[in-house]
Amino acid sequence: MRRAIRLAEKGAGRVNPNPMVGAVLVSGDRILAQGYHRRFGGPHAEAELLSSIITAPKDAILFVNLEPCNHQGKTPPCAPLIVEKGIRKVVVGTIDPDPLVNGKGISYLRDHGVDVEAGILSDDCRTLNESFIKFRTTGMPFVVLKWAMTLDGKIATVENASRWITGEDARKEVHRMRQKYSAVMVGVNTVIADDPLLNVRLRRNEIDHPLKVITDTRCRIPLESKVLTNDPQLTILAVTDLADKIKVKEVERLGAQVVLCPVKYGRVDLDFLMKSIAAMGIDSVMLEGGSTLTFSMLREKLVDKIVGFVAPKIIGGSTAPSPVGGEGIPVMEDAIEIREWKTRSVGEDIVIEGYIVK
Ligand code: AOF
Ligand code: ZN
Repeated sequence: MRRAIRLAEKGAGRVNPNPMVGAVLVSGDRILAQGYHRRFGGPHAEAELLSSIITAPKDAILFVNLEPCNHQGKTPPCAPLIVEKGIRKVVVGTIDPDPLVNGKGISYLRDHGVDVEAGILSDDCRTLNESFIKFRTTGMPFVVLKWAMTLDGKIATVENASRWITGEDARKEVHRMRQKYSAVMVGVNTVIADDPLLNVRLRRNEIDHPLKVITDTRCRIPLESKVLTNDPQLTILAVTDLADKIKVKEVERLGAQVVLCPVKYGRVDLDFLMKSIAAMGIDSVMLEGGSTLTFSMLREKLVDKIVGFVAPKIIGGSTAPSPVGGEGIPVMEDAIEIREWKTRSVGEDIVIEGYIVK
C-alpha cells in the first residue's frame, strides 16, 4: 500500500480535481504490475496496471489506495475490469467519497466473489487525497495556508524586504506545494509589494503551473505586474463593484480572467470567490498571504490546513509585518485552534503544520 501511495503521488498537480491513485498487483512476493493515474481524463490507476495483464494468477492481490470506481466517467469503470481479469483479492486504502462511488465499487467487487479488505493505511490514504475528499464532499476547495516567518514572527523587515526568510530547501518545498495544488492565492498588496511570479520553479521536465488567484477589491493591480505579463491566462483577478470598470477591462484585455464578487466587510466576498473558483473545477488553493487576506480567510473559516515555516533568524521592528494581520481576534477564548499539530525540519528551517479546528 505504501508503494501504491508513492506511485499515486506522481500524479500530484496533474490529476486535479481527480484523486491521486496508485495500484500494485502482487503474487507471492513478486510485483506483477503497477500503475497510477497520470493525468486528469486519462486512464485510472487500475486500468493502466491491468492493460498489461491478460489473466491474473489465482493468488494475485491488487493493492489500491482508493476504492476502485464502478461508474462510467471520462473513462470506463475499474471494478468490472478487475473481475474480468480474474483478480480474487483487492486491498483498498480508503473508500471513494464521490457520491457516484462511495462504497459501490467495493460492493460490486464483493458481489462478484472478490475478497475485499478495506481500510489499510487509511489515514495515509485519506491525507494523500485530502483536497479531493473535501472538494467532493463539500463542493469547496481545500485551502492550505502557507507562510514563512522569522523566529520572532515577522514575514518581512521594517523596509518590507522578505527575500529570503527561509533557506533553499524550504523554498524548494514551497515550489513542490505549488505544483500540487490547483491554484495559488494572494492579495493585491502582495502583488504590489513583491511583484511575485507565483509559478513553479523546479528542475523537472513537465511542470503544471497552478492558477493564480488574486483578490483586488478596487482593481489596484499594476498592469505591468508579472502575474499579468507572464502567462496571464493563468491569472484570476477577483474584483468588486468598487473597482474602476475601465481598469478591469484593461486587465481582461491582457488575458486574465476577472471574477466580479459582492462586497463583504468592504472587501471581496471570499466565500463567494471560493464557490466561484470551485465551480471552475479548482479543488485546492495554496494561500500565500498577505497578512490582511490571511486574516480574512481565517475569519471566514475558509482555511483547512496550515504549513508554517520558521527560520532561525530575528529581524524585529514593531512595524514589520507578521503572517496574520487584519483586525485580529480580541479575546483569547476566540483564538483559532490547530489540531494534529506536528513539527519537522526542512534544511535549516522548521515546519509547523496542522489543521484548523472549525
Ligand atoms: C479509480 N481509480 O485511478 C481514479 C478514480 O472521469 P473519470 O473516469 O476519470 O472518473 C473520475 C472519478 O473516478 C473521480 O471523481 C473519482 O471518483 C474516481 N477516480 N477511481 O478507481 C483511479 N482516478
Ligand atoms: Zn476507476
